[in-house]
Amino acid sequence: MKRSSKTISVLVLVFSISLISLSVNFANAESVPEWVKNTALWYGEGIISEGEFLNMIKFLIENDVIVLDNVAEPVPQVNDAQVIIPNGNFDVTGAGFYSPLNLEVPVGTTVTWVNDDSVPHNIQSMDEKGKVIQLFNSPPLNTGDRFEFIFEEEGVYNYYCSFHPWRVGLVTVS
Ligand SMILES: [Cu+2]
Repeated sequence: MKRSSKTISVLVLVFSISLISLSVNFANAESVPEWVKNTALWYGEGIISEGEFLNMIKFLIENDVIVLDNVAEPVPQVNDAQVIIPNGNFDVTGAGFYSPLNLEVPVGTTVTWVNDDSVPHNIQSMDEKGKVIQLFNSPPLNTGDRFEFIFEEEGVYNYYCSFHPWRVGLVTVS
């Protein structure tokens, strides 16, 4: 709930920046009242608060000066997800599983592996039979290092660490 209202405010802010340029670009924009142009300017100069500015945007929307259809252009969605290689992952007798062990993400997600363990690891993609394939293959990752890969196609992707071959994980892309 809170998050979606934040998203709306961000959208409104993005839009309002274009509004400022609109009111500059279209001198004959008679439907945009003078006080609105001033408010936009004042906001840009930090003279009025964000709340006051958003009220002004609200006024424009309610009075059909702003047509929201033009604003609601689909914003390309950026998806990011992480797999943590936890402390103790190297230890065959410990838990230390990749977290999450099966990461489920939508197509187009950038997955970042983060080595939180005290020793180096790598990420090697495998086919369903456990054979290493050149799809996503990291160099050795020291503690704190990251490796990322963008999953562009649906599927179930297996990987493991060649230093600790008992560590196997999955990324499921749908
Ligand atoms: Cu490892």
